[in-house]
Amino acid sequence: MALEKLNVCLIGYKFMGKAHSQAWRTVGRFFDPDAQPVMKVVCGRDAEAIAKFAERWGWEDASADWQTTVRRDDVDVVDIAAPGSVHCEIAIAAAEAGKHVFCEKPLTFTVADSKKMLAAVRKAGVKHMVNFNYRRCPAVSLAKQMIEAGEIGEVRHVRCTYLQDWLVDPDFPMNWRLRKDAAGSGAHGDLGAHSIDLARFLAGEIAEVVGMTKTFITERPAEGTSDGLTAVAGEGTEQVTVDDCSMFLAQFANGATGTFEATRLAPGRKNHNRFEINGSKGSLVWCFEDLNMLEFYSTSDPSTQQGFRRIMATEGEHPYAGNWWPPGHMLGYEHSFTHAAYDLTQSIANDQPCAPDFHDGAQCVAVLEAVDHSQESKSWTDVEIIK
Ligand code: SOE
Repeated sequence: MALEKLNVCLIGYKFMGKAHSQAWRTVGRFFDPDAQPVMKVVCGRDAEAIAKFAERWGWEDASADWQTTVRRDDVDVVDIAAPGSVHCEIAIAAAEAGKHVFCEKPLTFTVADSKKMLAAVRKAGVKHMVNFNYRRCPAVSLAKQMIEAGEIGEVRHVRCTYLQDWLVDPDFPMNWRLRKDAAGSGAHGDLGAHSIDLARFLAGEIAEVVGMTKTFITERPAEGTSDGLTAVAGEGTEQVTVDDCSMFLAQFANGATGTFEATRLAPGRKNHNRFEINGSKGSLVWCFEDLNMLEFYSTSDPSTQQGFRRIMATEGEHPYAGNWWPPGHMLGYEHSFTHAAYDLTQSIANDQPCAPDFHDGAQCVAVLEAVDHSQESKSWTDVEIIK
């Protein structure tokens, strides 16, 4: 029997919880999914705060007990928008309860845990997807289509930078993103994971890496309160246990070369998630800070007219764009989450595979881990191929 409704259980209600709530609220209005998402229940540790969040965002119910909630009969999909340290436990519990699982990035912190998550969703036969949301910015989806159509020929260079500046001030207080036990790593896993996913999406598997991570600011004021990327200091100081930046070189399985840089200490760069891909016949460039634009250079253009053209990916024929506003009425960050909610709903409703799935998430973790190993061994390191 066709699925008419998709009952969603969201876990997490901070920055990502809001982004996911927005997506579930919007998707059935701007898109026509084959099952209608229902905002069934949202979970968080603080019972009072989660009840308020549920009311504000339109969730039918709120719970401070995710263990029981993910097993509820009226839940179809568990959406994990909580810090990375809890992804593994929640995803496995949800899969064992027969629920489809949507999970924030990075999938988890180690290849070993990623494999456990992958085994659990495969055993349960449920759908699984990782929210690498930037794949779903229309200009990035367009870049994928153009590469597949051979517009830039054989890919030779992949140049990824993901730069932010919200930790430049040494007085910016501690929060969970600066603690290894909660976040796994710093810029490396938080930002580098996005770049690795985009590179894999656009250019294929990464085979070998060599790189480094570094922490410049090793102690910060203790945390008082924090929300999203803002925080208020409390008493005393705390040791930072993650990296501020990571850099690595990559060799792709298809012969392409890659450079990757991720940092949260680049003054002026707010969410500068950028790639430049050079192929045998042309180049493609995208940066989130101008997210609707895709730059394209083609060696096939007449020599007198060669140059980068800026394609504004807001035409009805561009991926996802036709579901929103007339051409030129720009899309933003939140739309990429709505696109993910739509694609996930379609995969579940039509029993189709999701992308990126937990295998992609695990392969991304394998690249992150290989960079760590390369730093320890000071040498090129093979990336484990996850089966
Ligand atoms: C903070 O660095 C952050 O919110 C990341 O956690 C997100 O994944 C990225 O999309 C924006 O920046």
